[in-house]
Amino acid sequence: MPYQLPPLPYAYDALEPHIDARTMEIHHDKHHQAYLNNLNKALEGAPNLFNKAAEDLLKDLNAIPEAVRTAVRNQGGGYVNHISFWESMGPNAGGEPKGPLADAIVKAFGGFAPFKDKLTQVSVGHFGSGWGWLSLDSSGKLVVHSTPNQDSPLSNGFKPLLGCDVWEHAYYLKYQNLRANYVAAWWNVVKWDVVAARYTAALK
Ligand code: MN3
Repeated sequence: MPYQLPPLPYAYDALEPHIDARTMEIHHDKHHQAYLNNLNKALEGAPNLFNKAAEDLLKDLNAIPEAVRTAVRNQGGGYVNHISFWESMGPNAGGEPKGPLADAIVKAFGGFAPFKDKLTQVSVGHFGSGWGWLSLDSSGKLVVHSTPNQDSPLSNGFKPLLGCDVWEHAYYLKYQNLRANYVAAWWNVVKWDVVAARYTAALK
């Protein structure tokens, strides 16, 4: 079975005024759909890979046949990264996490504010297309980092908890060249309950 595009879990305009409806519509229905279509098309040449979750393909790119490895990395990464992205945002969100994730952020970064500054700096400062991330590294430590293009933290042995898409397609209609304004607005739509649940799951 080819992979499927999950519907956006809220209306296109649900993240207004922080992320505009037109951007959300194009981003999900055109960009995300294209990653999926390209992934499915590429895997026609290696259909046994459809038996695995797309996340599992990204965890061990060296195990992917060379003929489709770049497609899995780029298109599969785009497919998986965006599913995670939509789920980690929502209306009436923002603020700060609670519980074990909040405690872990204090321990790793000295507080929520320094963490927020660091992820903002990494996301705004990333050169070119890519993502800023909060991930759990292989030793179980929280880390802030970026990946180029559609590379997934899964391919570095990390477990991604929260990603900020800094491709221009994520913000250009509303924010043009002002990536920093988009990232500042994005914090208002982060669903911390979702991120906290990922953290709990990632520790197991
Ligand atoms: Mn995107």
